[in-house]
Amino acid sequence: MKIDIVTIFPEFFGVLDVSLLGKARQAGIIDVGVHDLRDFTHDRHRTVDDTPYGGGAGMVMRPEPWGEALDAVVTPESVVVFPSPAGERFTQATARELALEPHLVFGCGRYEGIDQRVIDHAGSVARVREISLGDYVLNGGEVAVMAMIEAVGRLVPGVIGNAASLDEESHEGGLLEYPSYTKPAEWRGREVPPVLLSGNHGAIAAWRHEQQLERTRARRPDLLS
Ligand code: 6GU
Repeated sequence: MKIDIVTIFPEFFGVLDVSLLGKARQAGIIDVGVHDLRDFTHDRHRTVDDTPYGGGAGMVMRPEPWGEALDAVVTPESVVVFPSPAGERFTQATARELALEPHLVFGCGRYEGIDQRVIDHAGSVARVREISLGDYVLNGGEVAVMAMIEAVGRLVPGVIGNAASLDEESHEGGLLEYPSYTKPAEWRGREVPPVLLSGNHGAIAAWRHEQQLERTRARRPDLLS
């Protein structure tokens, strides 16, 4: 999978060199390009924003540098993702869809957003999705894109050694994950649930499923309806 990121903070994405995704990059499974939006400006001050037409608070990102940056990376096969608190909600299903794509482009907006014509134009040359992580506001798309890349990247075949571990986690079965325990069997007076030491695989599976239902009922009842 190829991933291109356009941002005014390329240094944010140094994190992608470490951990699992760093290994996937080294192995050539995921190829990430980070592009500085300011490299596509032509004025002395490398300006990327201006005041909004119609008035209002904050600044809006100008269309010209965005147009040139997207011209440099987007192809008809790309999916272009604009992180935005006004977007559709990002879920595990979104991650699974994006993991099937050969090329993702992430356009990180700052300030009050990007001139709408940039998103409209991108939609005329490729598939575009405006995506939100949830109902809260971040200062810019960079941290959101990092989260999306981590969620998508780990679903790309070869990134995670044990593919079975992907099936058992929270959200894959529509339920939250069951609690996990390891040695020692007793720690600070707290015991591991005895069923997990029983060797009875049927009983263990039933207990774990019950724990999933109980947790989901208590913490995320919306997932059960
Ligand atoms: Cl994707 N971007 C921003 N700026 N804020 C957010 C978000 C995205 N998702 C939730 N809040």
